Amino acid sequence: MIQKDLRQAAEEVLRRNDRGTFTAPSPRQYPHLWLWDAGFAALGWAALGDYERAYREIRAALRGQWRNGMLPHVVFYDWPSAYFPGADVWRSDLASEAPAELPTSGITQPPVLAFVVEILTRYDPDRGRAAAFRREAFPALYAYHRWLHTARDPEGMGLSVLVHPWESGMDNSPLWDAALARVPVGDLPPYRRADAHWVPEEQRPRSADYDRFLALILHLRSHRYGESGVQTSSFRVYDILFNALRYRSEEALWTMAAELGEPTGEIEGWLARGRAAFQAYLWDPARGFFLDWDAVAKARIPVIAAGGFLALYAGLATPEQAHEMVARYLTNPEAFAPDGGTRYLVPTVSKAEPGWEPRRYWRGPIWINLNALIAHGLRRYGFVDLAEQIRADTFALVARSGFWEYYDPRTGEGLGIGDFTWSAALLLAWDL
Ligand code: 9WN
Repeated sequence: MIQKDLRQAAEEVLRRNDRGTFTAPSPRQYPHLWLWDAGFAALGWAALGDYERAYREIRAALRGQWRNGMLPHVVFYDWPSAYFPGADVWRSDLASEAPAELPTSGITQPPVLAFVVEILTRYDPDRGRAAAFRREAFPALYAYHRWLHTARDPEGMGLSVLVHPWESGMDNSPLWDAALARVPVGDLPPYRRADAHWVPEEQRPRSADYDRFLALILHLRSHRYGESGVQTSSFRVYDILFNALRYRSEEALWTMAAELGEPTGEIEGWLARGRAAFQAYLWDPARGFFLDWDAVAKARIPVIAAGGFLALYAGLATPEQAHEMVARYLTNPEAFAPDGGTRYLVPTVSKAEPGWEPRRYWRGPIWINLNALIAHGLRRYGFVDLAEQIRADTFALVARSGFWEYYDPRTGEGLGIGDFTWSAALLLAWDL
């Protein structure tokens, strides 16, 4: 159970960031709708008992859907703003598939919405309203997953390929260092980042990363965000976190399809192929960990990152694999466990990685969404004490510092932007 004062503080963050149609991840730093943030925010609203508001959040995300099924990672409600790259850079109007009236980005983000909708509608005490919302949201969610299996599986891997680090949600993770280094930057137009205005530069991605983030957008944009841009992208990776969340969402989609009397066969095929692909391509027996796959280099990415534990959240690890990952990495002070230097679980990247930086964004700090999902996965595999340890650490971080975007695993200091929506929402929804 969450303490009363923490609950109240979390509720205040959500209410302050509420823009009516959508909840801004942070009204200053991220003033639009982000896809996976919207899913986490909806869970927070539901934990407060406001299911209507939770459904409104999902509707706002789905309104950005493209005609080919893609759910964009940003829907530019409340545009214009100082955010970079804004709608003027993305230019979704160049794509015939994009919504005509609502500017969006041209890439996606981790597919959490289907499992979020399944959870919301499982707990909603108004059963009629829950059933109606499932019926309403199902076709859009289904179309999105079909897009993930067609446009985004050009090699028939059974996994969805990412063509921009932002699609992983873990923008500057060391996972992408080698793949990003190959991205040609060419002649970039001059641009001005807005992110380092509110947050110290040393806590944000480097400018060399931003050059590549922008170059990748310009490549995809020059193909009008069509499939030729995906196939010719110099950055193509298959990521554990993204594909594990996709799998978990497809289990939820299956449950909803069965209940709604919709066909389940295609979803069963997706699940079988996804499960097989995790074992065939992503499990690294020598390292005893799930690793991402670099489709350009045609090799696993030899970086141990916390996203690998999401295979547990989706139930995609065998019990033996789960034990090995926990023993060799999660409870190992040289990797993720506290060692006197770090004091909290779970740093986003193993401390043994040369790319580990405890204060820089996705290169080492603790993020509450990953902690929540990892703790869930651990419970699923029977690691109840470890899951409880992560819960206790997460609540301690918030009690110490407040609802920050991420935290220094050594001191618990809050980093990035404050009053961050999903940090508040997932504290409220921890047990959902
Ligand atoms: C780019 C909104 C988003 C999160 C991502 C996080 C960050 C954006 C940025 O903020 O990314 O999409 O501008 O840095 O990395 O996970 O969804 O909170």
